[in-house]
Amino acid sequence: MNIVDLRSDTVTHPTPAMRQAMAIAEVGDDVMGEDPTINRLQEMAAERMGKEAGLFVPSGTMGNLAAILTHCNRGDEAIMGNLGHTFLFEGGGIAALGGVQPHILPNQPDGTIDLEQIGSAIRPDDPHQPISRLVILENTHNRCGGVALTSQYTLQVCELAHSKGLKVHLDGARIFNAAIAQGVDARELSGPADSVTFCLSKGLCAPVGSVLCGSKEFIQRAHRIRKQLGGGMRQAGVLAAAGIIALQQMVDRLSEDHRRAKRLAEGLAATPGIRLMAGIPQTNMVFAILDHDVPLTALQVADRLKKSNILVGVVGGRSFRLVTHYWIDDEGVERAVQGFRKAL
Ligand code: TLP
Repeated sequence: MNIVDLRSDTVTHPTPAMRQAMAIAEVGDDVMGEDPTINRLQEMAAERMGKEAGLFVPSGTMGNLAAILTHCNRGDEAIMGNLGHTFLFEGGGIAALGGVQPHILPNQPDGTIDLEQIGSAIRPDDPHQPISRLVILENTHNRCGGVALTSQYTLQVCELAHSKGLKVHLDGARIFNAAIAQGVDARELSGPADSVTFCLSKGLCAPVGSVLCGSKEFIQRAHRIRKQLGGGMRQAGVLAAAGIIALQQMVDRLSEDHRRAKRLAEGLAATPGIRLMAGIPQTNMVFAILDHDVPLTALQVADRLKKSNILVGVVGGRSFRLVTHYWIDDEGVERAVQGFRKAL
């Protein structure tokens, strides 16, 4: 029986069209800027984000790290949400490698950070205090339930940050999910930010890779940081070829993943013993929690599901994250709902 793998959209395999494009990709030495396929992907990515230039990086984590290290000096402060990926799940890289101090503010359930709180967190010019250099937003916001930030909110944060001399980086790992869910062009969401990272290897199905986009001058500096981080990948056009297919063929279909996530959420909401944590999803993530009277932990439930070839993410003692993607069809969704009913 096929495995229904809902742990993440990072588990997606490349599509047949990607494998074909990878096999015939033209390549060159990318550290020397000579890989034609990477150059093409970077141009396409920058255009889709409304930026001057792009930089192909191995992962979303490296894209965010390279961006933050490009914006910030050692001892500078980056303002970010307490549920942000850059704070929770990137191994403390910005502190370990860049000496950048995270300044954490609470994420609201809709993924935003309160504007007044951002305003108050920006420090005055005072030698006792670190320099506030950067604000980081995340769209869609993973831990807040895959919620999409609006272009209005993004613009407001950018105006505030810019008026105080700070830059804004957008962790847009799933920016196309946010754009599709809101029926807007991704440029509207990324445009006001100074830099944006988006991932090719999540819902867009490429096997590897993200692109960091920004001004020409910013990307030139980020190129050196990528080299320092060991992210110069030489003949990686074979990977970028899949990324080009991802941009050409895999963006518009994300609405199917959103439809299936909704169906999955409705199925779980109607299952005794389990509740949704973030309501009916806007995009491709469902967060659910066991009722108090269920005498099982999330790990035990996940183990039972695994025996039926259903894999789910355990994100707390009693909670789960389920992510839909290209390789999850309608039948997979129904099997997951039935699997939970059986397991509980
Ligand atoms: N997120 C992964 C895990 O690390 C949690 C997942 O399964 O969702 N930004 C955001 C918003 C992300 O969700 C992720 C991956 C990244 C950055 C990092 O991307 P990669 O895995 O390519 O380094």
